[in-house]
Formats: sequence, C-alpha cells, structure tokens
Amino acid sequence: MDRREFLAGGSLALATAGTHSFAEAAQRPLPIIPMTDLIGGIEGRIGLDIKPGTHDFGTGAMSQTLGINHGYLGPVIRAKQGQTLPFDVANNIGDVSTIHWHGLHIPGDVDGGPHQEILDGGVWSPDVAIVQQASMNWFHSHMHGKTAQQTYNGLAGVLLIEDDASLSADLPKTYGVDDFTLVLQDKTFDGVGRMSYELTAEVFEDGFQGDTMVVNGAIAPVQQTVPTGLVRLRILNACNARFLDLSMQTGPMRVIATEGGFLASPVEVESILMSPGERYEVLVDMGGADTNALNVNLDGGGGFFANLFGLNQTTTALTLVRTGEQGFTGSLPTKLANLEPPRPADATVTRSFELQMDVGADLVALALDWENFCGNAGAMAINGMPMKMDRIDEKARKGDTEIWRISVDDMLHPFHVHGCSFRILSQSGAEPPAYAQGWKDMVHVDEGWSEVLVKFDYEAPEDTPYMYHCHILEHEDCGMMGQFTVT
Ligand SMILES: [Cu+2]
Repeated sequence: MDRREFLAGGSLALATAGTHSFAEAAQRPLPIIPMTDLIGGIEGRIGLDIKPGTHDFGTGAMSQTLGINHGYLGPVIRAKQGQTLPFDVANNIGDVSTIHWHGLHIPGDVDGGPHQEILDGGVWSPDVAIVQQASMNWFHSHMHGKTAQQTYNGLAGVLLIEDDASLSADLPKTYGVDDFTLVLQDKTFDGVGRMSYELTAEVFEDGFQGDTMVVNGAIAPVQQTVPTGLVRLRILNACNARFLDLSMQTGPMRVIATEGGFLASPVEVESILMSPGERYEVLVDMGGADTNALNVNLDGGGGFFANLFGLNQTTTALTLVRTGEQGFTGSLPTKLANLEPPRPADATVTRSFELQMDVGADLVALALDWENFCGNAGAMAINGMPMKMDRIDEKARKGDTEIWRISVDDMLHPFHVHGCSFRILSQSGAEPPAYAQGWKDMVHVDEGWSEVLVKFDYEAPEDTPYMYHCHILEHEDCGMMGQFTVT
C-alpha cells in the first residue's frame, strides 16, 4: 500500500463515518451568493473588506469564519472585458493576508500573490484591468504559509467576466433563476456543528479532506427550484485538496466552458473530474424529469483502495426541482466560440517541473526558514527546492510561447500557473478529456508527464513575480511552489 492509497482509504473512512450526521436534515435552500454587478458601470472604488465573521452552515451552530464583505466567502463579482476594476481590499482579520485573482491575465504587481501582503489594518488598492474573454475566475487568500487555513476559513469569492459575445450568446443568463454559481467545498464539523480544521502530518501529506460537502456555504444537499429548459451551472471546486467527480442523477452534463472561456461547442459527458481550483460551466436539461440532482463523488482522486473497501461515496450536492414555468427557451447551442487547436510547434522554450513530496531531511529546516508551513510533515518541493520568497526559479520572456512539462513523485496533484491561460497538450501522459481541451489555468498531474502550452503576455518583475504551484493548498503552504518572472 503506498501513501496515496493508504491516505485515500483513511480519508474515505472519515467520510463514511461523518457525512450523515448533519446532511440528513430536510434539504436546505441553495444560498444564492450576493452579486456585485459592475457591468452597468463602476462608481468610485470597489471595497472588499476582509474580516472575521460567524456563519451557520446549517448545523444550527455558529462557526468562526472569515469573509469578504460577508460573514463567510465573498461576493460574486461580475465585470466585463475592457473594464478596469479599482479595488480597495481592506484587511481586518487580525493577521496578514493577500487576495490573489486566480485566472486573471494581469501583470505581477496586481496579481495578489504572496508578495502583495496586506497587513492587518491595511488596504491594498490595485487597479485590475480586465483584458481577457468571458470566463469564470475566482479570488482567494495567497498568504504564503497561511493560504490553506485562510481560504478554508472563508477568504474566497467568484469573479465572472463577461464579454460582448457572452452577453449576446443564446444561453441561460439570469442569475439565480437559470444561471447559478456554485462554490463547492468540503468541511469537517465538530460535535456541536462548528467548522473545524485540524492539521496533522497526514493532512499535510494528502491535503485537507473534509467529510461534509458544502455548497455556497450550506451543507449539502441543497435544493433549488428552476424553470423548464436549460439551466446553467458555473461550478468552482474551492476545496483545499479534494478532487470531485461530478455527475447528474439523470442524463448527461454539457460542458460549455473551462477556466479560461468557452469551448468550441458543448461537450456531452457523464462526469467531470474536477481538481481544487478548477472551474467548469455546464448546461443541464430540465425539460424532462421533475427533479434532477448534481451528485459529487467525494473521492475523485481515490482509486484502488477506495474501490476495494467500497468507500467510494457519492453524495448529492444540489437537487434541482422543476417548477413547470418556462425559463430559457433556446436549445443547446451547436457552436460556442472559435477555439483553434493548440500549436506546440510555436513553442521556443521548454521547461520541466517535478512536484516532490519526499524531499531530503536536510531541506526540511531550510524550508521552515523560508516561511513554508508543514507542521511535522517535513517539506515539499518543486525541482528539489521548497518555495523561497526571495529566489526566482524561472525567467520567461514576454510574448514567448513555452511548453511546461510537469511530473510528480507521488500522488495526483493539481498544478496552477499565475497570470495566464494555457492549453493542455497531455495530462498524466494521455490526451486530456475533450471537456478539458479549452483554455485552462489548472492541469492534473499524476504518473506520466502533463504538458501545457503557454504564452505570457504581461510583465512580472523580480519584486512581484508570478507563482506556479500545486493547488492542494496544504502542499502549496508546505513549499510545493515556485516563482517566475516575465520581462
Ligand atoms: Cu500537491
């Protein structure tokens, strides 16, 4: 039994034991996250207040949380390509933090990575120019060594970008009616129902695995009434470490968009394997049955031992109940966007990265010195080096097309690159599934190379470099991260 298999079995045993206690109550309504809609215009600066809060996930007990303008999580911000968003991010959590704009094509000095610390009581005021096409992005804490805990506690929100094409597209787009934003997370709760987060060496190794699914801050399953017709789900896996295998109870999902924009045409699938940090938009047909449900297998990354012990747990995240009213009257689109195949022949640079769990003991003390946080778990690394804030690992040239090849020494990891979208050429040694062949900023890495084709169009100088890292947040905090400049 290797570590991957042992931990998958262990975490699932927890899921089996714990999932029922709070989830068997009558279904709660799906919380519709309040939207900050900027498309009609922006007056003054956009305030984002990072602050402590309290939140009832549905257990009846108030949990101590963090939030952005809210008690838990942040708003759904909606903006349009061409706008510049003047944010004032005020930090009052009693600790240093940052807010990273995950997925945005923006220069390093407004990226919100670990170099843009916002001290407690401080305000960070980046003007974020939205240049990219319609896409689902998000923002979350990226405070090095504290990203996992702060994001788990609630420092995360959604940033939807629209453009002329998406606004005029014949797709469901009435927020909270036929167009839903879903933030999926896994949590653990203590005996009285307060959110908890404990870090043991095992948790560092495998990443935090909660036993309870939460959708938009409410314990699953949650329920939502929808009109007849196509319904659009914009889904973010905001788990710290869990891969989620998503499927519908009845019928297929049609995937219409990946992290960086629309696919060429809808891709019909039975399931999607979603890593932490990934976003997918899907259409679900509510023209037939009176109810349907979005199901989540909590062990998308599980494998052999999970199957052996019968521990593959499928739970309902969201039940859709059809009201009978007619909603979106269009049909499934045949074409969504122009999406050229990637052209690896354009690449002039190739870089290789190995994500490493097992670094030598001599590196562990150094890793702690370098502000990595691993508990007693040792350290993690990329290419033999844990993250170090004042070391630049790679230097890219603006405008160059590059191939990045990523491998791992153990278990499945989600790899993320800042400041860009890329295309996946291969994933764990195989062709990526059709639904993952659009613009991405996350790629799964298991045995075999994952290769992405990437071009950097914005600058990230030495004092505000971009990051590349594993998006299992405990691994990232533990040193599985590196820095690169674009000049
Ligand atoms: Cu990892």
